[in-house]
Amino acid sequence: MHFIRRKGWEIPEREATPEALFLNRRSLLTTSARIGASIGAGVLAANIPNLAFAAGEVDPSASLYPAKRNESYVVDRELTPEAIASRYNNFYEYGLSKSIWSAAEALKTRPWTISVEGLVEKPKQIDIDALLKLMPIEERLYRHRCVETWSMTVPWSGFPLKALIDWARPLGSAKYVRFETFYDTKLAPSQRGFWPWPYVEGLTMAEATNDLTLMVTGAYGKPLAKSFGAPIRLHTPWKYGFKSIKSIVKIAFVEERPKTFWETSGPGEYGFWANVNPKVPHPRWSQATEEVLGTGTRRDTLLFNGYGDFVADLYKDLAGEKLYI
Ligand SMILES: Nc1nc2c(c(=O)[nH]1)N[C@H]1C(S)=C(S)[C@@H](COP(=O)(O)O)O[C@H]1N2
Ligand SMILES: [Mo]
Repeated sequence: MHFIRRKGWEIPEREATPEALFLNRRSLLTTSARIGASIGAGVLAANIPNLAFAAGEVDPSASLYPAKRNESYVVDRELTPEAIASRYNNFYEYGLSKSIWSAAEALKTRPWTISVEGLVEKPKQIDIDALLKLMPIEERLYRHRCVETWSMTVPWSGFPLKALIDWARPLGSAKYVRFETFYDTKLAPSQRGFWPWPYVEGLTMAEATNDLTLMVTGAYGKPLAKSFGAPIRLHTPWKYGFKSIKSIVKIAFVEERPKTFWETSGPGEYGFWANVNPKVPHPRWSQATEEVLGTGTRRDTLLFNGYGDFVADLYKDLAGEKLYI
């Protein structure tokens, strides 16, 4: 598959944003200044209703949030206001612009079954709410760096992928975990288009069992908004954002390295590892700095997005690999 057209998220956001969108975003930024003040006061959840369920309907997982914060994960900057983070998304299943949050409301997140399969003692299918009951839910503040050079800081809730792996009981022969997003052109009409659907991502077993690797089921003290990839998505904060696959329906333990959505789409531009490194430019733009969403400022990007203490060891014997693209 080749890039016939240039796609929104492959180019730096300021270059890519049509003027209308840009204006829309500026008005959003104004609103968010007020929300920022209440975040400062420790109120995270109050401002935005969770649109995932219609009026009168209650998300069955609502009582799990806000979850107790795990204080081991600290950040060096303000949280991104929810009004910005939840309305400035990459979710190609709902279109190529950043303004997909209302289109994503078409996603139906219950019932939702996750299939755990491949090299496991016994394949299992589990309902999302049953899984949530088994897993230790906590809140973590993480930074997120998109390959397009914008970044945000979000209070995610969820559980370590390691906990799910312990429950899944993979065989010793499993070398990678392969994740797959839902595929349903009725729920996501954009999946009729050009791209190699469904969205697929992968991690080595060592990456998957790293302490940082989080299965995300909530954000801002509530169940995950659809625009964030409800009801369950991955977050690997030391990697570019595209590794953090949304709305997962399948988790498979495999021997071969999974071929990902973005490797298939742009083999010269996106690889399997995709670890953040400011010194290794994308073939079409620098990765040295990032626009911190909601602040109007740029900062220097850090190696492994600042998470080297957790993950640098994973890569020390892989010198021949393209680790940073
Ligand atoms: N299924 C799916 N997962 C996805 C994407 C996508 O288009 N589809 N976009 C990725 C990219 S490029 C980024 S930056 C993050 C965006 O997450 P956010 O919308 O919560 O900021 O989701 C990632 N996961
Ligand atoms: Mo991204």
